[in-house]
Amino acid sequence: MIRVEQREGWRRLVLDRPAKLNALTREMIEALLAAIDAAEADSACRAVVLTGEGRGFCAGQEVGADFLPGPDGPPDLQALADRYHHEVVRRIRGSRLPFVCAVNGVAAGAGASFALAADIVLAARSAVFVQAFIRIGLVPDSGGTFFLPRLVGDARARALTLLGDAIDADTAERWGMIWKAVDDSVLESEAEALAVRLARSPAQALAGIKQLLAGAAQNSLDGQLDLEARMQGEAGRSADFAEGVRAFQAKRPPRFS
Ligand code: T3D
Repeated sequence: MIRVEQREGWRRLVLDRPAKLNALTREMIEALLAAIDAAEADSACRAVVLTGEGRGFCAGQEVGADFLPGPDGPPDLQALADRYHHEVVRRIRGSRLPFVCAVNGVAAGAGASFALAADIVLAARSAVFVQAFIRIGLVPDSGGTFFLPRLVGDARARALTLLGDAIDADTAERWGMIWKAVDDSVLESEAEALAVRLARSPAQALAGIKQLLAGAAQNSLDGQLDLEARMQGEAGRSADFAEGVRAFQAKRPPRFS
């Protein structure tokens, strides 16, 4: 259900349930969490690509029998979100690793939110993003209401979530929801090129940038300036900084450790 492909310096995590457009089950999310933790724990891993097998990226949570009321009443979606979906988002955003999401097809419901949680989102031109929650009487979760207004603005976030209409990858790029829409045939190679580049970049600085951007969501300007100064202090003590300066002065490419 989750395929982990080890590459030199990075890992490719593939949602692998193509017959159901990679709709998420509890077991699948547990496997995804384990795969993220394993990447995080591997000091040789410096970037992650998240993508899907087949014609979909992820159709959100499995809309199955357990979504209907059973003998004990309706399902406890709060517990489901807390224990599964929201852990994925917390781990992607809290990770030291840069996450590239290669959206290879439809990204719906929690699948769209997982994509938006990534640091850099590439999408195949044929891919669409659907805030599908409203179509079955739910509200967006997995960070959808956090990411969308910040990415596309309030007016577009409201229409997308209230109407549940699909938008294509080119529109998503134009609206600033994702980094880039690319031809389907080059999605994988473009995602790989980004992962290789990130894997060769100064890892401590990449992790620092993620922390700073997370802090910017809550901090005042003063608070953010303090955080930037502290993290710049840490970056300034790193071997990668010394190497970057030496390489610049010697007019050669840097070799980050
Ligand atoms: O507590 C909590 O946090 C709750 C969790 C909530 C998070 C959520 O994600 S809620 C939202 C759940 N997702 C949806 O409601 C989306 C449902 N799917 C769709 O609306 C459509 O499938 C798509 C718009 C994504 C794609 O449409 P299309 O026409 O390209 O494909 P399709 O024919 O509908 O789907 C292909 C197959 O995948 C089909 O199976 P079949 O008939 O060939 O055997 C379809 O039933 C299955 N599938 C697609 N999405 C799901 C799914 N099966 C189970 N669950 C799905 N989410």
